This record gives sequence, structure tokens and C-alpha cells, in this order.
Amino acid sequence: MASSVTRSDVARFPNMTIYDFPTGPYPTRVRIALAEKSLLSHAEFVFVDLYKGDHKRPEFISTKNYSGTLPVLELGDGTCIAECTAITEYLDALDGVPTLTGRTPLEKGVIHMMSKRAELELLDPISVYFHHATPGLGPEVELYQNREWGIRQRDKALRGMRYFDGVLESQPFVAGDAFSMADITVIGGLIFASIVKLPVPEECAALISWYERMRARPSVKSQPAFA
Ligand code: GTS
Repeated sequence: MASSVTRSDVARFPNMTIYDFPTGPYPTRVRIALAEKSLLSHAEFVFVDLYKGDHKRPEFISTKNYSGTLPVLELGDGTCIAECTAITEYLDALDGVPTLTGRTPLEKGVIHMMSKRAELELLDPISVYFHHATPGLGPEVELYQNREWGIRQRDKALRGMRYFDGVLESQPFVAGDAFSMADITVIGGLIFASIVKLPVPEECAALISWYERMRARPSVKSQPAFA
């Protein structure tokens, strides 16, 4: 069972720097994971201004994340881990009690699949819609926009919402019976949906009621994205 992290465990954990945009859907995924793992006090957050394009500057790309995205986790020895899934897996493994990414091979496989599906079918398409079919981060950052591609991705995300609604009609969490990284990824998707004003279709009752439950979790409701 998940146990709380003891004082001696905590002392062994590394100091971590998170390159962050506090209200961003992807950085919020890592913030939720940190809160779920009681690791917030080990993280120092460095604000990177997406709207000024600070994540696309050569120094950030060459030293923090080649992909030019947030969040990035930097460890004391300078190792940088980008990609929310990779960061979450790292954080979840630290205390030897992986509550977010699965304990058994079956849990790990299903959680990883559902989280990836939430990226492919919901979160990433909304991100593409934001960057291509809305002003996005503004003309200085959005150097290429393809509105038609953005609209297609918005419609893909709506289909994704219907898919996850179907999943949640028959189980309490996205990957089965327990909260996991897959729930966090869908939460990220619905945060982004709200930013771009793409409401969850009314008929998606299971997805809507799951989201209400998720938003009541301490790790979720405390996020700047909901302030
Ligand atoms: N696959 C990456 C991950 O999982 O970490 C995607 C990260 C991502 O797209 N992050 C957004 C970003 O850097 C941050 S936010 O939109 O959620 O605030 N976007 C800026 C850009 O130019 O793409």
C-alpha cells in the first residue's frame, strides 16, 4: 500500500529544480505528481516565461531541453529530465513505492498505455489547436501556424473526450481502480480544454463527474491552474 514518505527517506531525496510555467497544463502534471508524492518541499521552481519565448532561446534548448518545452526537472548534478511522463516516472520511483505509475507489470503497462493515449487523443491535440488555431503564445513565439491543422486537432480532442467518457462509465479511474499518472494526464487535457474554451460535451457525464472528483483531490485543487 502507499505509505507516506518518512523523514529519513526524505533526507535521501535529491534537490530538484523544476523549470516551470505554473498554470500550464503540462507543468501542472508534474506539480500534481510532486504533490501526490509529498515531494513539493524538495523542488525549487524556476519560472520560464512561455509568452516571451524563453523556452525557445538557444541557451535553454542547449542546456535544459532540446525540445524547447516545459516542464524540465534538473537534478543537483545537472542531469535534466524533460517530458512529463519521464519526470513522473522518476518521481514515482524515488521512494520505492510507485503509486502513480504502477507496481506490477500489468499495472505499469495499462497505466503507461492510458497516459500515452490521453496525450495522443486529448492533451497534445488541444495543444496543437492552441498553437495553430488561436493566437497561442503570440506572434513572436508562434512563427508558423496552420489553422486547418489546429481545427482538425480540436475535433480529435473532442473525440478523445468521448472516448475517455466511455472508459470512465465502467471504471472509477482512467487506468482502472486506482488514481494514476493516466488520470493526471487527462486532468492536464481538461485544464488545456478550459484554457482554449473547449467545453467537455454535456453528454460526457462520466468524464464530467470524474473531473469533479479529481478537482476535489488536495494535489489537484491546490494547483495554480485552478486559482
Ligand atoms: N511532450 C511534452 C511533455 O510531456 O512534457 C510537452 C510539453 C509541452 O508542450 N509543454 C508546454 C510548452 O512548453 C507547456 S504548457 O503549454 O503546458 O504551459 N509549450 C510551449 C511551446 O512552445 O510548445
